[in-house]
Amino acid sequence: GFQTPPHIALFPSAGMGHLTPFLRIASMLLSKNCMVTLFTAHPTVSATESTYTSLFLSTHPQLKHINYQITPSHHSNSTTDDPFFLQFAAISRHAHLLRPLLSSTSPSFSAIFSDFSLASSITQVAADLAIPNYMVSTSSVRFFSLMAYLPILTSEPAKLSSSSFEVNIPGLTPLSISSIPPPFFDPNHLFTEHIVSNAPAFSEAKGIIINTFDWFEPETLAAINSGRALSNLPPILPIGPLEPYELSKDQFQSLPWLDNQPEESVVYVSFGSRTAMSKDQIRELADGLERNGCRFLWVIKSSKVDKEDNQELEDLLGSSFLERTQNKGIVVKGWVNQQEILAHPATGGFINHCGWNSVMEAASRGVPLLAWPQHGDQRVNAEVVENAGLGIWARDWGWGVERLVKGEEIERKIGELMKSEKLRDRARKVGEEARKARGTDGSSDKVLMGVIEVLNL
Ligand code: BUP
Repeated sequence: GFQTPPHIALFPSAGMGHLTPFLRIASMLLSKNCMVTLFTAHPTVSATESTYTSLFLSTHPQLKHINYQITPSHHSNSTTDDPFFLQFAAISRHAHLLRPLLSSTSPSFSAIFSDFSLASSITQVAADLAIPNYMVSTSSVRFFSLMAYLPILTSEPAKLSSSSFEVNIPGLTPLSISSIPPPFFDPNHLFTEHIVSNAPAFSEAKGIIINTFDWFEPETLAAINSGRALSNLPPILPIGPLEPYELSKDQFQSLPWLDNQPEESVVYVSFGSRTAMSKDQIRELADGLERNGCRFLWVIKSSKVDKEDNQELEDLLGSSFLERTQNKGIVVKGWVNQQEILAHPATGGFINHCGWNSVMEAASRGVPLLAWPQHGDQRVNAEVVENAGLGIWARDWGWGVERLVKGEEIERKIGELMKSEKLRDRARKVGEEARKARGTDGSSDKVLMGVIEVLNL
């Protein structure tokens, strides 16, 4: 018989790493005939966030959009000046604005999908309005489990000390202490405080939607979903790799250079939307690429927030590097269409920080990774990448700022990345499994259809 489709409210948090999965989820839900309303906080931290939202709206006219105004926190907290962390807190502080917006929208909402970093504030609003709330975690299941357990770790300092060897979450394989994000050792750090205060609300959600797939993180998923680990959590719902939606070509710098390169010959180098490397490290990386002699496409960022990135390439690299390597590679500044670069037949390897969206994009395309985590969840993610066989990880390179990684070391690792047939075959296998998971009747497709079905009841 006739049914009105479910109406889902989407609440992303700050930064492209958080917005991207929500836009992809929106597109997937629309294609499965759901009604979707996207809530965005204005102003955004980066210019790219607003550009992507407008572009998405123009290509998805069925989407409803509510843009609500917030007062950003301009002043740095004593423990961090990271504008994205400050924005997480600012969005949470404005949760009271959402109640009237949610209750007055028609048709009424069947569910909320909200970013985990807004968990406690949205959970309260959702409960008051009796709307089921699903949480979306934008990282690996492995890192999600660490966040969920963080309140216990910080309340018993013996369990989380930088002098111990590993961190144990009962029922899961231990995490190496060197993978724990440094702010977690400081309970007063804004990032730590924010996660500790949101984690208790994780268990109030109807489910935790994660951009991953069964085959990629089988043990962690099975341990949590069987109740052997973190038994207070609702089901984890792996629906990834999220399907990238079509991005209009003329919005990006076009890269005809790539079209003229041999198959699987190019190393794509990018550290995501919010990692700026030091000038010294940029020079060493240039040295590593040049020594190795590989073809490369390198996207450089020299500032955390795109609006402030105005250093010239010549200043960063020296003009002679650009001249010497002009037949080998290209260096670009500004935003590129990463999903298209990873899908390009010429791309043969990816040097990346292991931001989770990038990892899932590489997995979908079967592109092997050289993991070079910089901060946050990225070392835990690198562990997952290594275990799944999607890439190699130079563990001893430390966190981004920990030490200067020399050109010779980089040269060697690029060799491992690009020359190993075994790695390439394994990455290809990951790509096949990823496509299977989200294809019709694949594990991730079934999970998403299951969620929609429940909302239809
Ligand atoms: Br940079 C860049 N083009 O030039 P991650 C990124 N992206 O399409 P992050 C581009 O942004 P967090 C560019 O494909 C991915 O979907 C990329 O998310 C896209 O890392 C997204 O990989 C970046 O998760 O976020 O930006 O560091 O710190 O939250 O993980």
